[in-house]
Amino acid sequence: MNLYQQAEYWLSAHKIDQLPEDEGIEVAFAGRSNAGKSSAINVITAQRSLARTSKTPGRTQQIIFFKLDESRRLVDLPGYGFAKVPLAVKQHWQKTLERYLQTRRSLRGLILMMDVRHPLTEFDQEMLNWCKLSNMPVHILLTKADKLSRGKGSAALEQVRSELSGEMSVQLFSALKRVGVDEARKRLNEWFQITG
Ligand SMILES: Nc1nc2c(ncn2[C@@H]2O[C@H](COP(=O)(O)OP(=O)(O)OP(=O)(O)O)[C@@H](O)[C@H]2O)c(=O)[nH]1
Ligand SMILES: [Mg+2]
Repeated sequence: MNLYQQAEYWLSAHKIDQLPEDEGIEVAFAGRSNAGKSSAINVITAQRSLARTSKTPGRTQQIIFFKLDESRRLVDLPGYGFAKVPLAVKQHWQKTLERYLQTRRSLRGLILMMDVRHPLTEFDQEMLNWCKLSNMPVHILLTKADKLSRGKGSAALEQVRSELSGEMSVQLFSALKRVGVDEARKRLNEWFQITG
């Protein structure tokens, strides 16, 4: 069993002061609502329903922590850019997410998910800009790759790759067809300092 398969639900935080101790290493999954964050976590951990997925955007509404071992965690973030959430909720989340990203010392990297059919939305660009400015390593998963032909998938990959800089990387991913799972785990291994 690898480290990811032993992932266990740990806790959910609705507010910044509910976050667990800021120690060890954590990697957070971010991206637009419905991009496939929770599905990616389930496939990477090889657990069918560790993170709750849904056809309804805005499913994940808390910062959810999954423990890999005593010092390592995966974090499922609420999706950004979901229009149907009431403004007050949106503002609460924006502020909480910002605080989390800006202050979390144990945050080693971000897995940023974008639907391969429409990557680099305004929100994604903002996120990438912020990562660049704050030297936060990012690995992008272009999700739902099963929805595009091979040629169109490669084209999207090249397009996104050409916009990256520094400690940023990108790959194609499909939770449905289990495409790119090992590649994603490899990047996580680097951040979690796992060798072998
Ligand atoms: N075809 C296809 N559908 C996918 C894939 N990944 C996720 N989906 C579907 O996309 C929808 C959203 O997936 P989630 O994993 O819940 O997305 P999320 O980013 O966690 O969404 P929020 O929690 O609402 O922000 C679900 O209906 C999934 O079944 C994929 O690789 N291929
Ligand atoms: Mg989710």
